[in-house]
Amino acid sequence: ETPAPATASPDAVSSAAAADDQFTLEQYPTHSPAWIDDEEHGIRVPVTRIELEDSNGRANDPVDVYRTVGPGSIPEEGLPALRFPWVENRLDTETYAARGHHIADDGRAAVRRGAPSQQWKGRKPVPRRAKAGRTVTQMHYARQGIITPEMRFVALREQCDVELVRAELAAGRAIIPNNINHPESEPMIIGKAFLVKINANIGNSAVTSSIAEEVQKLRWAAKWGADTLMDLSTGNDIHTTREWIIRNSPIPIGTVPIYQALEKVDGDANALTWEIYRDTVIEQCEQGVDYMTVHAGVLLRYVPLTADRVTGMVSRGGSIMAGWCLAHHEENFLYTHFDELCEIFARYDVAFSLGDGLRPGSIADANDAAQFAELDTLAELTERAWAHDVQVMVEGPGHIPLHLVRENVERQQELCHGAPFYTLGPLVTDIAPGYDHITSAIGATEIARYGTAMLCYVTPKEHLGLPDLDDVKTGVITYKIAAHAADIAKGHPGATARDDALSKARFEFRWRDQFALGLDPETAEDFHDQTLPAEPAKTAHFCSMCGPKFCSMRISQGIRDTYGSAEAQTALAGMQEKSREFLASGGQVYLPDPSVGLKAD
Ligand code: IRN
Ligand code: FE2
Repeated sequence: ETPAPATASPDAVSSAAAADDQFTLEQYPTHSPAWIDDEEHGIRVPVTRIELEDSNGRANDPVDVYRTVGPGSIPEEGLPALRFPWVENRLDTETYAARGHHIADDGRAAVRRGAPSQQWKGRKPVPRRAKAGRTVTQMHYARQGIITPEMRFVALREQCDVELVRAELAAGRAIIPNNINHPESEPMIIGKAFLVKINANIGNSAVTSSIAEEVQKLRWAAKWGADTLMDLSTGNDIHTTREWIIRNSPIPIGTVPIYQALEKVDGDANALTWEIYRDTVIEQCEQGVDYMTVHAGVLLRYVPLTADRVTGMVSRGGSIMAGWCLAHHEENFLYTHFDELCEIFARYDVAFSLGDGLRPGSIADANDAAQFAELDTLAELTERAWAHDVQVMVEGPGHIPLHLVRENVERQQELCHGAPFYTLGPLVTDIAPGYDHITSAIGATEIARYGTAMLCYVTPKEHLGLPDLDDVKTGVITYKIAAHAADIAKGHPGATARDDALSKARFEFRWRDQFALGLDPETAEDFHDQTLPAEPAKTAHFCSMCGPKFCSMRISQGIRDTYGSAEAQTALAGMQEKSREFLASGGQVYLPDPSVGLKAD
């Protein structure tokens, strides 16, 4: 029930889809990186530029689209620390010797030694934190009226006014998850006034996987458009694996620290303590985790509310905390120590993702007393975090039938005063195992349309097994569709530019442009080539669906060419006459014509 992270099994990594693209950043040959420059402030925001062919001798402007893949890196060396000077120039942070980390003579924190191929060669900064008494969150700066480089970066990326960014951050209606110890990240914003974002989950299992493979999974998700990535790793090398992922990640990284805390007590949930949890959180803050799922809303008195459910408790973190509460008969320590957690997060600018430990795991359990009781508590915790200037988003369900979806986001927005909602789907039916990327994308589109800011993807393997790289890609593309459909429905400025460019290419039979403008160019090209493999077919003015004689787009283009002139009126009269004849004769268009094959010649 917990969204399964992608496996690190050797099979998965060597899957056909991944092999070709192991270190290819671009999705298609006509894609390349370009930059939006703010020269005054020295800020460059990467975009993906899609170059287009001419139509009838006239040039088509390239289309620039939001780029998540970053500049690319050698796994052992990591990415350049883009934000390092921004953080340093604020003069409100200090370096320090981290607890439990060995600091080598050269001032670098040593990464645990693995096999020679897994040795870290790149920059590993000593961790930073806020100076005593200082708060270094973007919410804090925004509330002081300060415009940070991170806010400028985000405004260029979203093509909006920087004041909108500042105001939404100050009000808590948006967050920029960017730990000061993850300077490699390219700032992005999560909030309903901005583009809808998507998250992908990855994580190694007990099976040993090379660190390069983990970095590859990160890059793979980001290449197809994941805006953030959650590392749900469990197992032995959890710290080192996460280190490599963060050092190579241009997108924010989220975790669920209770998973690692549980590893530290060998899986015995009853042995968990606030101190073990706190030290785990600090360790992850020092590494640069940008946001953390914290199941602090699972209160002792709510646990019995799940007793009559069809599917009980389906959240991994939620059930760990519920088990702990029952075993000790004490209140959830994440709730009782919440203010201390806020103080820690404020020193690194880590954002809360308030976990929905009581989310429904079936449509039968949707919108029930347990789910909504927890939401009330998440609303209370949102305000407590805001009192510390700590950024917050709130996690949501789960499984919800379509007609009950909207109520979820509207209720959350009202109770939590507009704090960004971050939902897992929701799945709108339970009858399609194997297709839950689709059952969930339907709910995700609906919930995003009414204000959910980020969607946690679901892959086709949900409920069944661990997703491989192909499933990750399918999950990401499916969620890009949901997020984009919501952006269009919300009337987000410029949201349809790519649709319009693609439709024009389609109408003009610019096949390669049609592939290039799509979310998954390689699949589109592959499907086209399966029926029309010859190279000339890519410029042919018909496709295999209707064949050369019956292509509606070709026919309507012909009409435009012929009748788009001054003679149009006369021609129209003639056409109306023909129309009457045609209808009188029975009105059949699709007469079988054996001479029309599917060949390109
Ligand atoms: C997102 C919204 N609701 C839950 N999620 C994701 O579920 C969350 O971000 C994290 O990736 C995962 C946590 O699962 P459990 O521990 O709640 O099952
Ligand atoms: Fe589920």
